[in-house]
Amino acid sequence: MDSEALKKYSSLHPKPAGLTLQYGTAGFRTKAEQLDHVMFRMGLLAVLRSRAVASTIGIMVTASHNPEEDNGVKLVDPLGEMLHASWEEYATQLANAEDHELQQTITAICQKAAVNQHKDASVFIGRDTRPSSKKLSQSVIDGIFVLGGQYHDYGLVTTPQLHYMVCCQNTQGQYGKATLEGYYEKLSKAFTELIKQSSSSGESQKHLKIDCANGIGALKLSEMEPYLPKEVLIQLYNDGTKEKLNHLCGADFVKVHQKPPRGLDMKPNERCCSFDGDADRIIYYYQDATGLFHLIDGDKIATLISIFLKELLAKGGQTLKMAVVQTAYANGSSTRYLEETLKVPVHCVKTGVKHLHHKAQEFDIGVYFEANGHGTVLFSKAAETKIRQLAKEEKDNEKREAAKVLENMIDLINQTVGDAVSDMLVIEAILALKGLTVQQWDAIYTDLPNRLLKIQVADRRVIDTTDAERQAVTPPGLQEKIDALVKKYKLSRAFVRPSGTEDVVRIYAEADTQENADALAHEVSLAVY
Ligand code: NG1
Ligand code: ZN
Repeated sequence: MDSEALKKYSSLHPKPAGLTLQYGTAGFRTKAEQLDHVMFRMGLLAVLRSRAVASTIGIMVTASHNPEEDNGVKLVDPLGEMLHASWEEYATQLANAEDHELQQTITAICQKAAVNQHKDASVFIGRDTRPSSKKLSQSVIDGIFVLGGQYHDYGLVTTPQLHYMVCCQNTQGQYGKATLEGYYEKLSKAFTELIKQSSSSGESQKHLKIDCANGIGALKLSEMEPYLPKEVLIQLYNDGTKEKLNHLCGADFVKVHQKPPRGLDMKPNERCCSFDGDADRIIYYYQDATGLFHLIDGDKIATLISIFLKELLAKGGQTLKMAVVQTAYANGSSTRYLEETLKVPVHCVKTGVKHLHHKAQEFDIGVYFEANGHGTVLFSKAAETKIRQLAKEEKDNEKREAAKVLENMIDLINQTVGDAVSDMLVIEAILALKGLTVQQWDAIYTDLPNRLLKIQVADRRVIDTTDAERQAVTPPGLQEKIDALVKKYKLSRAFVRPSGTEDVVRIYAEADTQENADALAHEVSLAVY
């Protein structure tokens, strides 16, 4: 390590005095003006991580659904997964080291993580459309450069596109080509194959309105459109040319407020969806003839995909083990439908995509979705090999056809991380193949009324939880109070947990009516204060 160069470059990216940040569930995320030194240092860390695992590492500059003024950064591990938990701690240490401690912090990390400083390093960089992202990604590049790493800057990409590139690169092209064309070609080819087998549906069924949250999704969908077959007619709204990113629109806004985004003119019974700011989440919805808004969230997406995959497995006579992974925020009706009607095992894990992803890896087919619309499907290597083999060699026509559909699903799904573009195509293909309208999809089960609140407390860390965050262990007495409140209502459930991305405590409640869900959430919030 050239310590003079490090000193010189780090002085260009000084750490504001007294600022400490933490690498949380979504990496670092805060006001963009506080992040320059963090970006430089994450460039350094990406080089160290790349050397430690002898693979290409990804680094994405984005703050997803946060306001435009914010920004953030997260690292992507070799197979496109989130950064390994053991390195989150190093990320926090490096971000918070004072300028004069930087070199010794790097040396300490190299020792602890057995990093050979002489090895090659390779980093892929991506960024979202925030005004601050370009400059911040330049600071990342300074960090990579000063430690002698190689990099490829993909510029403007969705978060899942960057995850995909990293995975392609480290699997020597087995997962696909590490280019945007490679991504578009792989997905559109699988989609075209799938859609071919659908009986032609009415003109109105072809249309999908997409709220792009004024973010990167609009840009990337426009690039992809020429690759897509005519069977899906997408209309883009909130493309970022007029309004601010995530402002009164996007998947998070729609899910939290349970109302349509601004800037999308929705007619009764039209199928609509919203991406979030970096296009890794998707939420569907429609308005019925009476003007009532219907939200189709991540739980309903997981259910639709599970129904479809289960039918295919049955048709193909396959005994692959499938499971659904959810968090405590999943609507109780979805869990009940999956377990009792569909007879698919459901597992509940802690909030945060990495927890869902890890659990889903335990099965032949693991479907995971957060209620907020972040999710994907994982196929084990063995399952994938078997499906591809059957698609080629199976003698029985029906079984072979089922395997072929599954094979195309594998290619259409971005298995590295939740991907709004890929998930949208998966959903559109399933609806077309099953001949389902958005209303029929919505009617598979009825959501229990629910309410999500957030409150600010002096120190949110006084709340500690267990049982996939469904039970509070501290402060003493809190869980007993919640239990007593829950008992007052029918079909009720409530829990509290400290947020991993904001300085708030989140409260979730479900009950038989909206009034009761609201009342329960409110009463639980009073118990937290
Ligand atoms: P926190 O702030 O820890 O609740 C939120 C979302 C998560 C996940 C992360 C990362 C809710 C209730 N929580 O986490 O599901 O998406 O952000 O973006 O939606
Ligand atoms: Zn996002």
